Amino acid sequence: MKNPIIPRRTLLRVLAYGATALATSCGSNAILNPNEEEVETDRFEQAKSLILENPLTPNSEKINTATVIDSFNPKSRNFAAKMATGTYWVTSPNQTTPDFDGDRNIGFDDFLSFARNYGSSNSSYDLNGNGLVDFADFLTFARVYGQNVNSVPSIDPFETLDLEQVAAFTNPTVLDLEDCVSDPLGDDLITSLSENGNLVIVYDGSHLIVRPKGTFNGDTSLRFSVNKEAPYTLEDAVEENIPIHVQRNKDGMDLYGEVNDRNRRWFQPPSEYYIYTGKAAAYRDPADPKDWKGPEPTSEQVKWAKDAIRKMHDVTSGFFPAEPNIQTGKDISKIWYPNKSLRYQPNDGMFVWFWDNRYGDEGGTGRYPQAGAEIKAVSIQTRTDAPRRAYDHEPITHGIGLKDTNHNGPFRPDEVIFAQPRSDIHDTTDYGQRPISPKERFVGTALYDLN
Ligand SMILES: [Ca+2]
Ligand SMILES: [Ca+2]
Repeated sequence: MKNPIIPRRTLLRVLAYGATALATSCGSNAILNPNEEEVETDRFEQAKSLILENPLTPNSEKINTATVIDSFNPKSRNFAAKMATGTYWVTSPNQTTPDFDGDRNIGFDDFLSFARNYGSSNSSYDLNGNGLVDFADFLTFARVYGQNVNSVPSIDPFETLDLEQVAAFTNPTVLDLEDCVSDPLGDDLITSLSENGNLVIVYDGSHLIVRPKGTFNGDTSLRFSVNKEAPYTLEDAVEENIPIHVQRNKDGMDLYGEVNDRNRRWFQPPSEYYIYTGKAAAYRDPADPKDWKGPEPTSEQVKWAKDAIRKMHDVTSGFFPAEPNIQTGKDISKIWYPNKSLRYQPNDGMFVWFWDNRYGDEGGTGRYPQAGAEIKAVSIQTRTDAPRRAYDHEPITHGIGLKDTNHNGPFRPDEVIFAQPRSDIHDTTDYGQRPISPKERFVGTALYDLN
């Protein structure tokens, strides 16, 4: 015996569902807007006839079908059905949905256009894809009538993000997260990342830039979540883990251990940078700068000093300002503090520079206060005959809180800006002529990540 195309209970369930929905929705999910309720009876009756009179609608189903269609009419007693709550979930961008007009609700206008296409082979209305807009499609439509339409975005699983501990400070991995997310309906998405104390995360809403924080190495992960912008916000965001592995760099860690001077660093960058361009202190000159007799620094030397201060930004990945407000001049009061036990100790927040030819070496750094880890002021002195590398070495090594390393180990000279600037021991390169190396940035930045 041939089964009816659709069992009767299907239709009954449609009606029952509508009634239940009315009881629970409390009108909070108004589906049709008031304009839609001003239904043209003609259009409705015409659409109803198109369904009922089509031979695709089995005779045995016509009474129930008429009842169901009547429930679509906002003016009908069975208007309950239009209040059907719930969501019609779209799972694929190519899916044929019963929301034919794309207004995100399966409503009365959708019914009218469905009826007009009933019996045709219009694939936009063929919900089960059998080549015909048939009674099975009508039943599908009726079952979801009144529902809102939404979709759940999906996130591709992430492969482990491998970061080399030192290289990541200079060449961070950039992940295009938008490429990993898709949404069948193409809605606007909100993506967000969890915090992770082991990582420094820069995220602009699309691109993720990540590097290890400080000297962290090993395995960790980032929680990545996606939700939709209103009004299609999902109850639960879609989440994925981004596994991250940081490969330890032994050379970098050794260097960090050697030059990290008891975590001594600035807790806030200097608020004032001053380069004293008066006369340099000459051999046997007294302490008071007004009595100094040495040559004034050349404009080129002043420029070297400014360049070196600016490089502090690079070696700490931004802790020091990229455009420091550097003042130059001959204001003795900026470097001379006769009432302090250390006569050249600047006030808190100051970074001062002057030329002092009483030095036996090429230059020197005073960091204040000496007690505790926090540097509050720094003074740099260079000789007027010091090579350019001394200009870089003093602020970039000592000025940011690191110390010299005396190792003769595996580091190439051009990787060791922190080495003593003496050609007979280590570095013969001109710091000013090359960029900060990855290890230098790793060491300087890792120190400032401690904040
Ligand atoms: Ca619609
Ligand atoms: Ca069909």
